[in-house]
Amino acid sequence: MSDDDDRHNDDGDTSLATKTKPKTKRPPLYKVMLLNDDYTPMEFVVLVLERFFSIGHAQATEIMLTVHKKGLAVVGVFPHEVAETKVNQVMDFARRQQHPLQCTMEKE
Ligand code: TYC
Repeated sequence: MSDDDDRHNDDGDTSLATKTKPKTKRPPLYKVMLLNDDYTPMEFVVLVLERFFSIGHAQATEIMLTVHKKGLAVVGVFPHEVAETKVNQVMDFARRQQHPLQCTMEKE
């Protein structure tokens, strides 16, 4: 048997044990929402959902009608930068066509 002081220690490492949790951190997610208004044409909202959210025509029509009836709907959930890009794309597109459509994001 060895006389050295390391015989109860695996590797002679004198550093303190540090707990390291494996990091599988997901990014915080943001809901992107469309708000109702009285002036934006229904077909324009459907086009927005198809173009910027890759939603098919039938589902885009359903979501548009939900916004129309309930006042708002979540149209997608994305990491911050993606959500911000979608909001900006929708707001730019609506502004260019002079529609008052509003698109917002909120932490999930
Ligand atoms: N309320 C609008 C209308 O009657 C349609 C509309 C739907 C507007 C959804 C905005 O996010 C919206 N023409």
